[in-house]
Amino acid sequence: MKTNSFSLNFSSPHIMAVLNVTPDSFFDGGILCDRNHQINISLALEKVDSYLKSGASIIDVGGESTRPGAEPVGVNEELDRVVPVVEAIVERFDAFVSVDTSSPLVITESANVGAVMINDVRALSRKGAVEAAAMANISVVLMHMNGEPANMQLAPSYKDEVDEVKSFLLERAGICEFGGIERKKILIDPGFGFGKTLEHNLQLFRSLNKLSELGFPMVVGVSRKSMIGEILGKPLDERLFGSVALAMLAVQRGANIIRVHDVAATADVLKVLHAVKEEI
Ligand code: PT1
Repeated sequence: MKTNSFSLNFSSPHIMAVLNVTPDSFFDGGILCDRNHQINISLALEKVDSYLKSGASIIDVGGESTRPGAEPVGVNEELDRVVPVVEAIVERFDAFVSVDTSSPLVITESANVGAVMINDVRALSRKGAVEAAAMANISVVLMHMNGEPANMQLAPSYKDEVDEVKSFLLERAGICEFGGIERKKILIDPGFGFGKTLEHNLQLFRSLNKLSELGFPMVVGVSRKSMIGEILGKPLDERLFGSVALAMLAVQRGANIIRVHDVAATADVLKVLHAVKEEI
């Protein structure tokens, strides 16, 4: 019997490893799912094995790309991509599996096969999503996004991005609690690159402490994103050092979970940071 229970000790940071089962992932181009939509389960399991050996605590399975410009996929397609992979991981490994989805049906079906967390870039705003997560008694990551992936980078604008992200996350957390999701099962994420210019992203990054003061565990995803590309003037495959630098800075500003593609490199950096950190 699967209990869907998720517990991590947040006295040190954790790594959430990205496992894309999409044909159009922004980072790996979709090696786990080919253009004929065949999912390569054994390749996915090999990747999970290496992520866990490198120090990941959570495997984040995603069947719909949410990078800037991405188009949504149908729910059946998403189910076909995600559920078999989650099931195979849970059967074979003792790992926490999270599912990157906004769809109530995918939430329910993923929980049924053993996922312990829903990572939603739309903060459970789709009709029925809060109810599905509450029924499944599953942990949820509520992320801030301005717009939809297809159009969010066209002209992002805020009066005060830090205030707006903070009040949005508080409001969504309140709605989730009211809808029956236990407070201790709620995590938050400012959503770097989701309807934000470089300046918005940097301002939010400088204020991560303020978001962590809301009292929810905080997830941060910056791995290989264009904010690093803009700072460095470098393409996707040359953003590793920038990514680990931001991972370290995020943890220093209160992040509890770092969502990354490069698990081994991030784990080393966080271990070194932890060793140097003065005990309080
Ligand atoms: C994230 C995140 C996510 N990011 C959470 N889930 C993506 N909780 C998917 C770019 O600017 O940060 N937190 N799920 C990936 N999305 C993007 C966004 C990828 C922006 C790339 C960019 O390059």
